[in-house]
Amino acid sequence: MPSAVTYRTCPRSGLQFEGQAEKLMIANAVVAVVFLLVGGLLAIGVVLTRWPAVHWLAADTFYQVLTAHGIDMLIFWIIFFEVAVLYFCSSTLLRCRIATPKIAWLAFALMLIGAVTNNVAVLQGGSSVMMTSYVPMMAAPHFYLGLILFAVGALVACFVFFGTLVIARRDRTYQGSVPLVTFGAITAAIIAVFTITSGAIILIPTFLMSVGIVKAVDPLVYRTIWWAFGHSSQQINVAAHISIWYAVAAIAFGAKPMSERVSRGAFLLYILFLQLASAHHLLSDPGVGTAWKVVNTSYFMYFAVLASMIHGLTIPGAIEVAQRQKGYTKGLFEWLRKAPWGNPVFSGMFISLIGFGFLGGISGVMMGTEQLNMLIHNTIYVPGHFHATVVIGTSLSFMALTYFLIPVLFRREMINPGLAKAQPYLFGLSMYFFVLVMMGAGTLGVPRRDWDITFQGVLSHEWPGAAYLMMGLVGIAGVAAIAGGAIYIYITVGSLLWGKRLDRGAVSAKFTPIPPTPAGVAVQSYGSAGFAAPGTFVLAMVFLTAFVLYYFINWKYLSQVWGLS
Ligand code: HEM
Ligand SMILES: [Cu+2]
Repeated sequence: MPSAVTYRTCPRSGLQFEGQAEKLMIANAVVAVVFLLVGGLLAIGVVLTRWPAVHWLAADTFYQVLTAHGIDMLIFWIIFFEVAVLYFCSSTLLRCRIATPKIAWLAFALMLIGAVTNNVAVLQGGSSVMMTSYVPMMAAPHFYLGLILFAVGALVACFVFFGTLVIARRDRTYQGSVPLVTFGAITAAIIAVFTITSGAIILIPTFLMSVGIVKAVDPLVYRTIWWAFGHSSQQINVAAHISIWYAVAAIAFGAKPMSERVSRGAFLLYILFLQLASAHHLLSDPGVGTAWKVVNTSYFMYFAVLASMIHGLTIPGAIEVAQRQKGYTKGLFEWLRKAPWGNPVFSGMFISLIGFGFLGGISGVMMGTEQLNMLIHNTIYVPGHFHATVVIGTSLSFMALTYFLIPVLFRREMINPGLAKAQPYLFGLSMYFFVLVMMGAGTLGVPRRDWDITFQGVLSHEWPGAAYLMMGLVGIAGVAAIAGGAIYIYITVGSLLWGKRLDRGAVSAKFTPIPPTPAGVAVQSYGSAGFAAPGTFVLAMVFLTAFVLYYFINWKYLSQVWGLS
């Protein structure tokens, strides 16, 4: 006998939440934030050790803390939150009940048990193998077991999401095609199935090796398959946070995409080309040929990049069109100046978009070029690049969405709105600076994952003074960003605990049609707004110029690294 299904309609947004889906979203989002907290505390140790003047932790503790920081942040914080987003994009946006809530809770339990098991393994020592856990370096068996349990749970959650789409279709809870935001989530979930399967293909034999059943796992095969998992999981993140950008554009402006069809096509490009692009992680590997590397990274990768650039153009474009319709038509940029910069839902999303494009995107294409990759391979440039994508891009978007969800999903008045207003600026802009100085230090050759760049007399290497300066700035900017992250956690957890309770809105036993509030309509409907966005066009040209200049500078730099005579 299934328990009674109830739906409530949020009086503030017009969104409709089904009871079980709502509880699942809350549980997944809360656990996500707990892992962000743990990962953030660990970041203190990492940053204060890489800051040369501080050099806080001992070597073994540093690698242990770095391993846990990478995994807690990039796997557990991000994926728990993504599961909440998947349930939101299916059950909430399609206004239907969630499929198989019991199995969804099972998925949640598996993920939680897996995440805790993995953390325990790292905490016990002997599993400081980094997030990438390359063989033949071995961790304790429960390190891999934890990851495998978590992955199975995440896979089950994806199937609950697909099941929910089927229910929406069968019960006809929406008209026409699914909204674009849901479509983006569907691409994320499809990629997730591929990703998790690749993870299983490589982590299961590695687990068996750790308990002595399998004799050896080939390191090159490991790296190739691990990156089929590691890279695609980043494409899940991109699909998820871009869906959130579209959602925020709809929520904050009532904006419609400039062309639904183009945006959907761009999401499809991710599915078609991301696996091939994962070759950019193997550019320095001896096992695969140059021709294969170049075809994958210099041709196929650009289709995935093209997709991101389409989104990066059409989302501000959609906002511009919506703002111009409201009468903000003066000059090229009145629409942008008059945007709600004091609303952290919007400011977080926009700081995320600009930072992801300019810092994460441009540096990613540079690094993904086989020849240029040699400049920065295994330097701290690499974490510089990916903090621009996974922190400024994904994490900051999740934060922006949280500010929307606090009253709507959690039904609490946000505590301290003044602090919330400042949070995206403090966190986002200090992260901009953090990644820039990391990339600067990396360009000078400072290695990543290195406990001590002075090599303590073991090796002699003279760094240019600027390398120490940059690493000091990494420390300062990192501490500022951690403060920004702490404020986010304080506001979210504080609002849940002490925020004024808001009314739950009308409850019914049957799903209700889309109500006529602007946010409810825009985020749940289908249609295009047209292309009249001259300001966005200028922004795109600025981006293109920055892109070309930076690319050219690196080729010039490469030519100077070693002389041909
Ligand atoms: C205030 C926030 C953060 C700060 C200050 C910070 C700082 C750092 C630093 C200094 C490193 C070490 C680089 C090295 O020595 O190679 C690092 C590594 C890493 N961080 Fe963060 N981080 C932050 C947030 C995040 C978030 C939100 C994510 C993911 C969503 C993340 C994912 C990672 C990963 C995957 C690594 C690499 C670990 C490895 O090399 O195996 N970080 N972080
Ligand atoms: Cu990649």
